Amino acid sequence: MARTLITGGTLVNPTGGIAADVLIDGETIAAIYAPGAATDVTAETVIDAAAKYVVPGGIDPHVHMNLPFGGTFSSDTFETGSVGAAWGGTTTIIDFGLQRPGEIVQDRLAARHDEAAGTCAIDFAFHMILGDVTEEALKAMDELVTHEGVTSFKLFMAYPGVFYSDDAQILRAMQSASNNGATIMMHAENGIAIDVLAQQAVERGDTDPVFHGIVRRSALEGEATNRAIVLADVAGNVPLYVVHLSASEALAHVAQARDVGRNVFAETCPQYLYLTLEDQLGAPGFEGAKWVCSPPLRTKHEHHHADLWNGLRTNDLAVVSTDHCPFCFKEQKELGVGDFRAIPNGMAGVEHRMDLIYQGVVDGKLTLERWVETCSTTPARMFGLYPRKGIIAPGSDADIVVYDPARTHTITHETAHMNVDHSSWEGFTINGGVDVVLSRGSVVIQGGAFHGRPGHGKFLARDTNGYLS
Ligand code: DUC
Ligand code: ZN
Ligand code: ZN
Repeated sequence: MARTLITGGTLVNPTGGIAADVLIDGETIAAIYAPGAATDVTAETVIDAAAKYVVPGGIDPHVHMNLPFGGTFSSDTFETGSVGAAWGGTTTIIDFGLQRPGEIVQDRLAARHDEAAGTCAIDFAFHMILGDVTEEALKAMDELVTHEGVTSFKLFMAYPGVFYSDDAQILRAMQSASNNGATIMMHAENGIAIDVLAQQAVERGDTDPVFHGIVRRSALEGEATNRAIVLADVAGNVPLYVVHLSASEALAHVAQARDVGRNVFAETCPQYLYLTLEDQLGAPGFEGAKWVCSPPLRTKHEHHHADLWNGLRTNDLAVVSTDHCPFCFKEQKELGVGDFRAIPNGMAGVEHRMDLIYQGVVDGKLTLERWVETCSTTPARMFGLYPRKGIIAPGSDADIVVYDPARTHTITHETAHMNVDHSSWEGFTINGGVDVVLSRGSVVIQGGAFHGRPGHGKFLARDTNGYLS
C-alpha cells in the first residue's frame, strides 16, 4: 500500500497543537513522529506542511443533498455536494433518509443508499428523518440501530402537514430511543404557532422574504427547545441533539439542561453566527430569498450571535454543521415570489464551514483546538464515528486537511463548487484556506485542483452516541 508522509506541519487535535510529521499507510494513519524523528521513514509521497496546520478532516453531520422540499429538490446531488465539501476540507458528511406519511422507513433508507451509491467523493453516513411516527416506524428504529448503522433520528416540531411530529409521536420515538440507544435530533421550532403568524402576515400583505424571519419568532424556537428537553427527560434522559440552534432563548434552555447533567447537546451553523435578518434576509425586493432557511437568520438588534459564539466556547453548543440545503435563486427560490411561505427553505454551505469557523479563530472567538473539536472531533464522537474519524492518531482513517493560515481568499459564487446559482457568502473574506485534503489516504484536493473521484466515498455504519452519561 502507498505511504504518504506529511512533514513539518503543526498537528492540531482537540488536545492541542504540536509540531509533528504524520505517516499514512494506505487508508489509515500509521504513525506520528516528533520533528526530525522521521528522517529514515520512506514514503512514495511527501507533502510539505511547513507553516501550515494539519487537522482532522471536517465532519459535517447535517446536510441535505437532493432533499424534496416545497415542490422542488435541493440542488446538490451526492456527487456535486460531496465534491463541494471536499474543496472546503470536509471529508465526511452525514445526510438523512427521509420517511414521510405512509412510507416504510426501511424502504426509504434503501432508496437513499441507492441514490448515494457510487457517487460520493468523500465518506458518508445517514441519519433517518421520521415524518410519520407509527408503530411500524418505532420498530424500524430498532432495526436501523442494530443492523443498519443508522443510530440517530430527526424529528420536526416545525412544518405541520409535511415533516411535523406532535408531542405524542415525539415522546413515543424518544421512548423507543431510550430502549435502543439512538439519539433524537430535533428541529425545535413551534410550527403550529408559526403557521398562524405566517398566515396572518400574508393576509396583511407582508409577503416579502424578511417576513419568513419575522414570523418564525426566536421565542418559538426557545419554547420548542424546552419542550423537547422536557420530553427527552420524561422518556428517561434520552440523548437529545438540537439541530441548527439559532436563538439565545433556545441556547439558554440547552445550557440549563446541561448544567443539571442531562444528555442534551446542540449544534449551530455558520449562518447563525455571521448573517442577520436585517442585512441578508431583509435585502431589497426578493433578494432576501437567498437566505430563507429555518430557523431563520436572527435580528442583529439582540445578542444571538454573541451568545452562540459563547455557547461554542462553553460547549453548550458542541458542533458546527451547515444544514446544507441549497436551492437556486432562479426557478427554485422564485417559487415564493409574492408569498414567502412558498420559498424553499435552505442555503448552501457545506463547502465553506471549515473556513468560516476558522475565521472565528482568526477573529479571536475560538481557539484552534475548538475549531477542530466543533467541526470534526465532536461530530465524530456524537454520531458514533470516533476514533475512526475526527482525530489524527495511529489507526484512524487518514482523513486529513493541510490548512494554510497564510492564504487569504474571498468567497464568491464563481469560485465555489456547489451546484447552486448564487452564494450566500458572497464577499466574505477568509484569512486562511485549504491547501491539501486527503480522504482515507487519497489526495482529493491539492494545488488548487480536485484529484478525487465520485464513488471513492464509502458508507459508514455508525455506532451510538459516544457522550452519554
Ligand atoms: N431547514 C432548512 O432551512 N432547510 C431544510 C430543512 C430545515 O429544517
Ligand atoms: Zn431542520
Ligand atoms: Zn436540516
